[in-house]
Amino acid sequence: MITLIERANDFQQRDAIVSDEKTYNYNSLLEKSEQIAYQLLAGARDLKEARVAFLVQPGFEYVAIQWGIWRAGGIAVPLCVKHPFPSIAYALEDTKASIVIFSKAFETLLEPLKQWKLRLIDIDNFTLVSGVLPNIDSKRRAMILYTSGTTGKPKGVVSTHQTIESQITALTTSWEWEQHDHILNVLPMHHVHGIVNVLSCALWSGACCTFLPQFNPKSVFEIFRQKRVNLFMAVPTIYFKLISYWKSLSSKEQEGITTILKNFRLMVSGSAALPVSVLEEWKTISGHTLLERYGMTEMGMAISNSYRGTRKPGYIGLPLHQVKIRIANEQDKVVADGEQGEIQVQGPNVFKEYWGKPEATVATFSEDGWFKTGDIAVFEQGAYRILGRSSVDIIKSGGYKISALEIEEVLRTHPDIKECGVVGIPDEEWGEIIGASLILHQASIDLKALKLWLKTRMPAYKIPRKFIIQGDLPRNVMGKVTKTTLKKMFDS
Ligand code: MLC
Ligand code: AMP
Repeated sequence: MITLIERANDFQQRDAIVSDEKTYNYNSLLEKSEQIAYQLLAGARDLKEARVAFLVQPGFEYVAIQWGIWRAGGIAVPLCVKHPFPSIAYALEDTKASIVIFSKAFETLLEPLKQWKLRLIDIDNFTLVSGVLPNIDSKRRAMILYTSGTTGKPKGVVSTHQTIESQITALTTSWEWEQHDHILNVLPMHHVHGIVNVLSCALWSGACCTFLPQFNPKSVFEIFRQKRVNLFMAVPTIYFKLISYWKSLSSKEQEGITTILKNFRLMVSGSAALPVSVLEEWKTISGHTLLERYGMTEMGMAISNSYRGTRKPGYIGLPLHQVKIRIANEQDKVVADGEQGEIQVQGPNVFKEYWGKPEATVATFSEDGWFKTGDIAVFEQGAYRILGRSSVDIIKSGGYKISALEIEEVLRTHPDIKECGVVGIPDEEWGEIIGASLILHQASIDLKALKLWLKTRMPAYKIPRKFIIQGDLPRNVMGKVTKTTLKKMFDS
């Protein structure tokens, strides 16, 4: 049984989704997702965990498709609306998706798929069919989300219905979600932050979720001015951009926004470290001390500041309900409080496997079964504090996790580039921006042309912003580029 969907029967006439200036209640979500499920089944009894990828703008259709796939027994693979075709093709090949659902806006992008052996479904060309839906065991696989790692290409993180349910309930109980809540969702819908924390927690609670398909500060404040939304969750970069925009307003407009924000029930930040400066400025503007929490695609949210108690700036708080945390050394042995080590996690929130990568799955768990996050933290003064990551090859920019190695791999395929090194450079707005040091076959390179070339191969957030051309690539005795030295070269 998929409890998230079953619960919708209790809220049938309540508003569930606002998108494209229309409001949809839970009943329309149940009806539309049922139709989609029949359409996907096409007479079969059960999709039996077939991978169904979908590429539609965030909104009512997105949710109906996600639920439709689940109700038909499939595994949902949400694709990123900003990815160029090679990134989409990678997810389809890796998951071996047999069905792709898309909306008109993506028809041209997906044109090459007409040559592939898969079923393409245009969401706007649905015919009504009926049938019988399968019973879904909650232990079955539900979703695959792609995340970058320290090795090669992104990996597909598999969650079951049970995993997702536990990730949802940890948050709905801790943050006291209720049916009169209304949240604004500005986040991309191929990551846990937007999917689980915002959308699924709202729907679990009988609350309402308004979608803004493309973030921009002006539209966010326009929606806030309508005074229907009382919850907001975002990455630090979004708060940074909202603060900059607020500062550009007249004092009368600023006061208006401030009055509205003070009536919000909850505002959360996560997916990257929240700079204390952003926390403080946002507090002045909104009256809210942002609730910072810590999570990961592989486990949903694991550690959170308190909803009712004190929120400590610079700290991520304590483990959520049913989540076990330990800080361990390189031998996976627990360290004393006050000592730094890796955050390791156990609990029903932890993912099942990396899709098709059993060795990578084994490698990410300790021998005694703890999920190794790669994040370094310390437990002090009664709370956890993140210090950094164990790998310099993982970059967080705008809340997106990016692999330096993946970008290097692409750069090396450029005909003018002989060798390269990619690092994250600290940045107030983005958390980190990407820096690339290039050794060329010739004296110079047209960076504008290089960026355009990269744009056809990767999304904008992965494109390097700073370059060192023909600089020294510092190497260790083994000949490997030393990233810490390279980082310093960008700093100077
Ligand atoms: C975009 N731009 C960047 C950039 N991304 N510049 C530097 N660094 C980056 N990372 C540039 C573009 O090239 C463009 O420039 C301009 O910014 C606008 O591009 P855009 O694509 O329209 O950006 P925008 O929509 O404004 O994106 C900003 C953002 C987005 C913050 C809204 O990055 C975002 O949605 N981040 C959230 C990611 C997320 O949800 N992560 C959660 C993962 S789950 P130009 O010059 O071309 O105009 C997870 C677990 C957990 O982490 O704990 O939650
Ligand atoms: P992702 O793989 O995209 O799910 O990103 C997960 C990573 O985001 C974690 O491993 C952390 O490095 C980072 N992260 C999430 N929340 C926080 C936070 N509050 N502070 C610092 N880093 C965070």
